[in-house]
Amino acid sequence: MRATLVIPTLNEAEGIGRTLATFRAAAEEANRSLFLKSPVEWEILVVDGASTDGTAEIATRLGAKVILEKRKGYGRAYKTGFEQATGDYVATLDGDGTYPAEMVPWFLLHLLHHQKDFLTGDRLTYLAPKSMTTEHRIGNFMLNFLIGVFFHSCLQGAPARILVDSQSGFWVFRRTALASMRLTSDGMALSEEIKLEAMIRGLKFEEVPIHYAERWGRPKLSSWRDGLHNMTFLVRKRFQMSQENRLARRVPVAKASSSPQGPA
Ligand SMILES: Nc1nc2c(ncn2[C@@H]2O[C@H](COP(=O)(O)OP(=O)(O)OP(=O)(O)O)[C@@H](O)[C@H]2O)c(=O)[nH]1
Ligand SMILES: [Mg+2]
Repeated sequence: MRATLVIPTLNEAEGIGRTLATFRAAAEEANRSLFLKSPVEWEILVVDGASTDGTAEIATRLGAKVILEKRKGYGRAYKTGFEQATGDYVATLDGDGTYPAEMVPWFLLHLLHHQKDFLTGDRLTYLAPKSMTTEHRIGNFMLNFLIGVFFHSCLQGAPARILVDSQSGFWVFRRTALASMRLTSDGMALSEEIKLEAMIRGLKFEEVPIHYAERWGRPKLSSWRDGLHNMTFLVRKRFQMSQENRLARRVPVAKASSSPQGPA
């Protein structure tokens, strides 16, 4: 079995080494236990935005394939990574030591065992007080709430609060899932977009609680700027969805001919 881990990085020299080492140890251990019958061959792609602090060199030294992506943005980096991923399954996390890299193999096992298409880590259910700033928490709360309001009608049968953590960047999914998605964001909004797309396109989706640690190195996200950008993105995405639905409804569907005898 082949899988790809994609990590976007922008000046993450403090965290990338630790992240890769933790992941590698967990993947090797999982191949000796959980995946003994069919070990997972991991491809590691670090999509680097021209870091100037040696991130790419550290990642290369630790066996990752580094892809230089000079175009700005978290979403852009992921889309470039997904285009180059060759595994049947794709996993993602940040290069800053916040996400539990050791849980990636376990997430993959959960995806396979429960026949899901897309799993995302939920950081908020068991969030430790120091792991996230107050601004980030408020931003997350507002975005989750707005997604519930805007997209409730697109997701028939969904509960009022459709996502616990719309901003998590810890995902494991089947690479085939990408074929049905329309990923448009180049920025941080890709995080909510990929989850919305997974749900709207009818993929088997689940949020699974994870632990989340304080980040190593300086944040690249600005709570207010990126939060506002994410909100305007949601409005645009909702508008696009309405247009898509209108166009789909315009395709004429032939009426079934009513035959009194029924089918021959
Ligand atoms: N290639 C690339 N990577 C980026 C870019 N912006 C952010 N990243 C990386 O994407 C990941 C997520 O960015 P973070 O700054 O950690 O954002 P966040 O996780 O929402 O915020 P924190 O809670 O502060 O960690 C990190 O590994 C960043 O280094 C970019 O423009 N290009
Ligand atoms: Mg981060």
